[in-house]
Amino acid sequence: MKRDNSRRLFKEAKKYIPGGVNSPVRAFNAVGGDPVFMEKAAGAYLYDVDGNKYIDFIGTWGPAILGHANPNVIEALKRKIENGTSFGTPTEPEVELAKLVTANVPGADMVRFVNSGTEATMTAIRLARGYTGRDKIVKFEGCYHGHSDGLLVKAGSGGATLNIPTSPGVPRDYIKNTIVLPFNDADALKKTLHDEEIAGVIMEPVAGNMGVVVGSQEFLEAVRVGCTETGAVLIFDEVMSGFRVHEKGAQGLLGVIADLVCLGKVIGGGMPVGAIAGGREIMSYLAPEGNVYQAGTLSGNPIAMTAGIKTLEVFYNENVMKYLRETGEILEAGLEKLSEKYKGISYNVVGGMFTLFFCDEEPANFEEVSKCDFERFSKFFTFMLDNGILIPPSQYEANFLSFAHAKKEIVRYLELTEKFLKI
Ligand code: KE4
Repeated sequence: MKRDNSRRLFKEAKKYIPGGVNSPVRAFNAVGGDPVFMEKAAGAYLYDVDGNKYIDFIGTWGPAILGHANPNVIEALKRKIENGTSFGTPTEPEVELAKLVTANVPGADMVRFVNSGTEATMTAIRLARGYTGRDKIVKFEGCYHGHSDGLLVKAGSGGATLNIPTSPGVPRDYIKNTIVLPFNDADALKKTLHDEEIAGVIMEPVAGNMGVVVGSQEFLEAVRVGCTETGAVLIFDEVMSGFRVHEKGAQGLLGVIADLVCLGKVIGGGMPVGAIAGGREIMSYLAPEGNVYQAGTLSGNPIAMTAGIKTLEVFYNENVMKYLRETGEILEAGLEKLSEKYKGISYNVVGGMFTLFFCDEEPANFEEVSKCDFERFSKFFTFMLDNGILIPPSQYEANFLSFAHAKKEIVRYLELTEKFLKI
């Protein structure tokens, strides 16, 4: 595949933007080669600046649950943008999206919109500390909650990909209150959660930032019971799993209700939106009702809200989750056949997200994912890219299905995967 224009643009980008990208995981560092510059996206496809076409399994890292440039979303944005982009005052779309979110996130009476998943989790931690008057936070190795200082400790996603689990520039003082435990280890959790100093526990209930790894029922119950008993706030980071793995998110899928839920990605339909949702009592601690300060110039702006409203309307009206389950089943059946026929691979498919792991057994935590064959993964990535399929450029990421991925795209993915495994 010719990618001269991408190469030229990357060379230029590196003069003005650190690493040539505005988010590290896009730089292909873990897989080698230059990142591909895209020019257009439609449905399940991306089109690069050299005219190449790719079946897209990155889905802009989760938001494109309807596929790219869904006509309903685009039409609504075209109409809305003629009235201006941001007013700095309350607007009706904020109320509309708030109603849609609180109606579909179990335990959420209220929601505060922000501009990214990072802002959502950062705010949730501050709210848990303000609500309990305590300082310590528990997180789990391999879970990624964005790049706020206190959470950049043994993080997944780009933090793991670039092997900077605890980033320079974060003072020791900022992370002394962050306790990191192994994911899916109920015993380690029980030993820690008796500490009355713990303000909150934050986790991805369905983790997507160490590849797709699901919290076990035993682990989730231990977290829920432990938080209830000690008064720690249980925060589910559903920035990725919300409106993706079940009609009611991971809470609906796993049957465990958190005290706060962080959202992002899908609820912005590709525009910058994050959110914190929870019960009336704890949410009332947020300014201006309460004293836990949080703010944002563009929070809840009408354009981003409109994209979110339309996306969720289509998600529910067209029963997109049912569609994702059906396409997910086709994919899962194919991956099962491949894992029986070829050694060295395992997989996890949860609703609209999945990971093919280059290791024999399906990993249950970050340490097990770290034993995957990363060399073979990067060869797989390049093979797929050169054959017109774009997957996330890291073993520590989730792939995403969408309402626009038909059986044809799934079959093509499986065919090319088998062709690679035969090499
Ligand atoms: P943002 O600040 O990137 O909007 O959200 C941070 C975040 C928080 N919580 C979870 C569970 C997340 O997955 C994310 C962001 N996910 C990564 C992909 N693994 C975004 C891609 C990137 O960093 O470029």
